[in-house]
Amino acid sequence: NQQHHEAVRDRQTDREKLQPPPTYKVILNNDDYTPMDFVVEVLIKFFRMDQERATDTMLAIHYKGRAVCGVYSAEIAETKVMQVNQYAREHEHPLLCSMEKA
Ligand code: TYC
Repeated sequence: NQQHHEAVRDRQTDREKLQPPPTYKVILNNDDYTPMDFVVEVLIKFFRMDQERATDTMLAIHYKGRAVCGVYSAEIAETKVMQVNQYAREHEHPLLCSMEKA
C-alpha cells in the first residue's frame, strides 16, 4: 500500500531522524610560503574572527601545523573550504583549507 512504499523509499531510519545533523571542523593547514598577514586576513574574512583571535589562530597553525577555525553543517563547511582555497589560489598562495567530521 501507499504507506509501505513511503517507508521503503525513505531509507532514513527512525533512529537516524532523532540524531542531530552531523557537524564538520574546518581546518587551516600550515605551509612554508603563505604570508602570515594573508592567513590573518583569511581568518577575519571567512571565519569572522577579530584581529587578536585571528593572529592567535594563525600562530597556533604556524607552530602546531593546523588549527580548527570553525565547526559548521556539511553545506556551510564545504562552502568555506571552496571559498578559502579559491581565494588562496587567486592570490597564488599554497594555503590549504580542509574539513573533517567533528
Ligand atoms: N608558516 C607560514 C610562514 O611562516 C605562515 C602560515 C601560517 C602559513 C598559517 C599557513 O595556515 C597557515 N609564513
